[in-house]
Amino acid sequence: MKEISHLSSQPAINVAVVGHTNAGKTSLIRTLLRDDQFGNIDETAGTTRSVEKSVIFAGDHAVINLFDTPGFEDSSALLQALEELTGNVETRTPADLLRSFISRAMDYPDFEQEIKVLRQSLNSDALLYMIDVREPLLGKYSDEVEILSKAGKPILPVFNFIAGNDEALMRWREQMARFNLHAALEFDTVAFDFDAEKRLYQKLQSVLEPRYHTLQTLIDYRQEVWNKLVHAAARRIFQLLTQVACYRLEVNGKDGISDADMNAMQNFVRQAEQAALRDLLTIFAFSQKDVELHQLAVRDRQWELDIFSPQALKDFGLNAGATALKGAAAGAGIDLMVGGLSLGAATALGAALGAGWATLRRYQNELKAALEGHRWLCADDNTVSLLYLRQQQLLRTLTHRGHAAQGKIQLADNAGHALPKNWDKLVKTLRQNPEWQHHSSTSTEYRQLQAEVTGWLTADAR
Ligand SMILES: Nc1nc2c(ncn2[C@@H]2O[C@H](COP(=O)(O)OP(=O)(O)O)[C@@H](O)[C@H]2O)c(=O)[nH]1
Ligand SMILES: [Mg+2]
Repeated sequence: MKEISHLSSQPAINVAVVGHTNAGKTSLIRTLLRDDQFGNIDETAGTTRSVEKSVIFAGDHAVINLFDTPGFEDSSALLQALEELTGNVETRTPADLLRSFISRAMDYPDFEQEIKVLRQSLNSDALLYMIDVREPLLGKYSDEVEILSKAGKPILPVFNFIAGNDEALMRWREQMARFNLHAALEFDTVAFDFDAEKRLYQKLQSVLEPRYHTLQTLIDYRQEVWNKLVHAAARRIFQLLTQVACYRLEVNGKDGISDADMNAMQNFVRQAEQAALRDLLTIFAFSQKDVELHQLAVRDRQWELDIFSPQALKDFGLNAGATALKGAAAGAGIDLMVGGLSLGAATALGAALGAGWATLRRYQNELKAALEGHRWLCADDNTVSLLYLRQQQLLRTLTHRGHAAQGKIQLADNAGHALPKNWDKLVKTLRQNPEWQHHSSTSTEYRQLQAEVTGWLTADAR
């Protein structure tokens, strides 16, 4: 990145994440870091007992120090203690009051956790105030805001658990506006995508004007990283499509396919898909927890539904009946385009013999005779289509597009499961180039197809 170097002279921005226990503070930080190892996330109250620092980098430069803090527990009692102290000590500013309170920490053993929060708030440039919008608007929240305001730092309310809670969100927005907190953010682990992340940094820009450029550099950097991730994922999906569409297993005999051959083909497809799934989860640093939150039909990094099950076809609006009618086993296609010699097989054979297509055509009849009885087992069109649709949906989920937190993801929602316009042509071209199965090609045709498919996928994920 050209712009990053100027950051080395700038100190990192200190941002404290504060709020009630279980509001989702640790989750927010984890999401921003894309690190499922950070912190301890738990439903049990008060998991985070001390202040924990983590760093958001742009390249090698630390841009933001994020401080995870323990939850506020009894804010009303704390406010009362602060008010009592006001009468006893002389302070010029509310921040001074907090400092004297902190210096008397020994006298307030009950507020051990809250004092850590106050100390960190005073030492930070801005506060992200996490709110679980499902919580009723109780007095403790206004007390919390009143206490936090005393630190004299910009406060950005962050509304969490917003999916499906529009009304509650509106009430909370009004409530925060009453405290003069108008710039607020919406966060939901499940619906959090790159745009939401960008908005968070932009809101910080608006409350931390002097650090505007530093934050802009971070936004640009994150954008570039994000684009690269999405692109890498799309290319991985193209690789999978190529592997499967180009797959060919020579089978013997004119009639029937042996179970062993069927299994070999199906296992190849399964393993290729599983490998791609694992790579995609890795690219987006998706943990088991994320998989659960998104209700992905994935367990132990494996698809729950077998690619050859009729249900998988149905889920994506594909017709399982067509295969059944032909009496073929699930997913099986036989490569028999030109009387036993398909274009794809011929090309492969031509390559193997070191002959070009023109030579092959000249000896077509001889070849046909020689190849009589040779058949190639491949994955049928339905399977290749299903594979694409499933990866497309996976990529959408991994990039957090349009998924609500509530309810099962609507797999049968066909609107989102349409195959691209040039789909048939793509599959045909892939099948005609069986040599692409094992290694990517440098040919223009291959590059063009790759660009086309990654284009479809990334347009979708952006
Ligand atoms: N569905 C959903 N669950 C969340 C979200 N944010 C946090 N959680 C869950 O809420 C619980 C408490 O979150 P945590 O980050 O530990 O809260 P903290 O105490 O404020 O640090 C955990 O079980 C999280 O998985 C969210 O946006 N959506
Ligand atoms: Mg926590």
